[in-house]
Amino acid sequence: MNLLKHNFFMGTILSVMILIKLALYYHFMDVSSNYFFLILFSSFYILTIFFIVENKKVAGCLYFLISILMFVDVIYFSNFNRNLSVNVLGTAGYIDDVASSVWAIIKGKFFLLMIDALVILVLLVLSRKNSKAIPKIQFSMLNHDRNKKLKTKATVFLMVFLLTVVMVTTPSQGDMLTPIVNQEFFSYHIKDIVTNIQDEMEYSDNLTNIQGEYIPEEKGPVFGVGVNKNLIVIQVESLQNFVINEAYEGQEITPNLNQLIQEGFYFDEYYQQTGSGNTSDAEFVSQNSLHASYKSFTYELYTDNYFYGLPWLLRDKGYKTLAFHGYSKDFWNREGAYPTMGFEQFIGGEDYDVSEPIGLGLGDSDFFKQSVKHLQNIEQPFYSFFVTLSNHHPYEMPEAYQTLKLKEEDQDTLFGRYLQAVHYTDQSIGAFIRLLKDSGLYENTVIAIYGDHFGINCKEETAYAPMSDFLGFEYDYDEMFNIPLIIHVPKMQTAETIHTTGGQLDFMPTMAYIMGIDYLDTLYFGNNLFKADTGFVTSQVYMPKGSYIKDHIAFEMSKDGVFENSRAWDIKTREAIDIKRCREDYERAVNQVDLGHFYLENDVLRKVLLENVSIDELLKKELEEDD
Ligand code: GP9
Ligand code: MN
Repeated sequence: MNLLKHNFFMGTILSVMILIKLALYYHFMDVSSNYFFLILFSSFYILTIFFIVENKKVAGCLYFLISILMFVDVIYFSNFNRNLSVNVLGTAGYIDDVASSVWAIIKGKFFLLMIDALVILVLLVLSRKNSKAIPKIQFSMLNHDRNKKLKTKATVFLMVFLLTVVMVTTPSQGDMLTPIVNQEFFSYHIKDIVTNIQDEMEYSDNLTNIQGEYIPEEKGPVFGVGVNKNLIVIQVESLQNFVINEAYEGQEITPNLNQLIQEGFYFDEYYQQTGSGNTSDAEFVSQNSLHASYKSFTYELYTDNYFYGLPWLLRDKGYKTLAFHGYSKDFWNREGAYPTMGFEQFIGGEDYDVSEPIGLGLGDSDFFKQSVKHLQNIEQPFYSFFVTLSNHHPYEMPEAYQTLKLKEEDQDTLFGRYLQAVHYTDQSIGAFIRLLKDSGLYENTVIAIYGDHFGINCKEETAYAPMSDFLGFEYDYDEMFNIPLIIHVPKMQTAETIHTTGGQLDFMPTMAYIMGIDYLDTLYFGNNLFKADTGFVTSQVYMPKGSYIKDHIAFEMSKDGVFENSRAWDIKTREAIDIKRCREDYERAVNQVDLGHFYLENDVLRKVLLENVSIDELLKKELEEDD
């Protein structure tokens, strides 16, 4: 009887701990609906494990593994604002390289998710050592009849199995059960694994073809101003727009970029459009005007596809095309992807002298200094694509390079470190421009500069307040995604700021216009921002698929997959907007991103551009297969 009481007591304590753990998990995962349902579903799954698995040590170990997955889930979510997927396992190999970034995003509170699992493990170990003193953890109901017990177990198992089948077959958008499937720990992960094994994409039902708009005008004032000139594109690591033309405590943060803006074009409502491959996606999207993959990084998944973006377009006009980056050539599989994208030569980490590393590796200043020597020896015209490195999370710079004077409260904070690092990168770009001038290249070279993606996550609690303070409004996704695009054309003193909304997808057509390409003989999604009156920027990571920024409106699709739970706001007034106004553009965004995936998955550019198959035919086939 005593033992019974003890078992009941232990069972109750552990059940409460499990409930608390689930409540914490869903709190950390920032669930937007069905909080109690989710806890209920998950506890049902967990209790089933303890009930069905005879050997309690095995059940305890399973629970421990589940807890580890929950722990990893919340870390991943806190940074990416989406659920962890087996798809991203491909990027796991890079964790070592960015270990300092990973450590910087782990919060102490996440360890709370491990407490009950540890308690259970300790109890199990103790119960093995002293089976009389510590009773077995007994979750199962008292049952003297073994057959009856087996029958009950089989019934419970069948119930859970059927429930799981229902969950796995529920679509991620537009169904009653959608919010559960998208958010409930077990349903989500099981569905994720199953769809991965089946290797199936979920496209929207009305997948329709759309193309970007390119209006080259022979007589347009900007069309072809860069014709036959060299082109240097600098993709700057983590460069956000909020530092441009701004001062911190009276100190100009990016004086060199600001100077360039004084003499060039500045797109101040330009946004990142990456997928799962961060920096590499910023490159891919910008060069090709195609969507990157949500699944994993495009450079790895689609290296064998056919692409015909900016490097190819210029190469076919007689340009020599090169890419420069001061980190290992195999990172993000650049060495595999660059030739496909049209770069003839890649000068990567192994080609530089990294005697004074900063953060991940070669400092930007050395990177540019050493690269200029290559530029001087290349036949012209050339297209040189530079990807910087130093301004990388968590922005740890050697003291000597921290030249901004920070207020005490900003010292050694993410916000303060970011300002120092971005200031250093700006100085490196300034020095690069001086070197270009000294070598005589500047006067014959168009220079375009943009940020690859955000540097400070608006979900990062420690940086949210100083960022909001600095901005004068609450730091949100629109500002986080806002990166500058600066284009400098030699001998053109324009100082023109263009406010048309645009994103990395628009880079290729916009640059093609400057470089005087009459016709874009390729498939692409972006628009020429010199000619567009209105812009449309889709998102698929951080803000989920269906989210977009259009002119002054930002729309964030709800993570649970239910349109009605979404939110929208006016970027200028910061006021909330009725989401009913956003339905049509939401559907447009879903279609566009899905179509982007369809292009990648089906190597559409090869089929259409090389094999003369029509896209409509390909889409028709896909829709028929879906039916
Ligand atoms: C590494 C660098 C960093 O080569 O481009 O990539 P990120 O971590 O920003 O995606
Ligand atoms: Mn990056």
